[in-house]
Amino acid sequence: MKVILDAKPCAFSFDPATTALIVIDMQRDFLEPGGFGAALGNDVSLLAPAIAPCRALLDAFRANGLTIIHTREAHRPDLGDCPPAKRLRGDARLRIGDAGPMGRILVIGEPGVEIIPELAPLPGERVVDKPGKGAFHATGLDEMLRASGIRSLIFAGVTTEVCVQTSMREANDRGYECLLAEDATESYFPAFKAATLAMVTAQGGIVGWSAPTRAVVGALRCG
Ligand code: C5J
Repeated sequence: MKVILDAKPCAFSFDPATTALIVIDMQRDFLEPGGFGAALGNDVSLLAPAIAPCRALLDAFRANGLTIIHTREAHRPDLGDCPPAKRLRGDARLRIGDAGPMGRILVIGEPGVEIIPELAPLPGERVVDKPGKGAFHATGLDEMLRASGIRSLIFAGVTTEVCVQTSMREANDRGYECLLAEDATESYFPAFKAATLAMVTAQGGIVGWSAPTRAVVGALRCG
């Protein structure tokens, strides 16, 4: 049964049974001091406001028995899935694969790659490790969603203009109806978050919709 919520640029209609929550990269390496985000010179505290809204979305999807996918930006220990063009980009004090205070940066099996404890996946929730910025690149996510009959995606997580926006654009091109939860996403650059929200919803929702978390949670309560 479809539910409708107030969104930008217009009402968003979705069937919870064919909708998945995609929580992008809420990992220690991005949100905590000593990880990849900090190594790139960012103030990681700027991402913290997204934690409670992400948790509210998880709680609502869990309460309704709906599909939840967590992603992690994560590489194999041999870095065979991390091309030099990615590893050597920027002026990081610690690069992907280097040993930092939370283990090797963005490497599977290390403490820093884990999702923050507040948003830890529950048994049965899929965790997709992605070597790129987009969640659909080299992951099998599209096949997984199609096999489950998913047609609509609610996006949350970090960072808004990098992995969240890239994933939302990939999803839009694959035919999913996408909504970005405005307060459940953050950036190290507040202006980039604002620009992303504006650009995805511009031109009649050229990439998708956006709405506050409370609108999504409210719609699920009514649905
Ligand atoms: C970045 C991400 N910003 N998860 N990754 O490198 O957005």
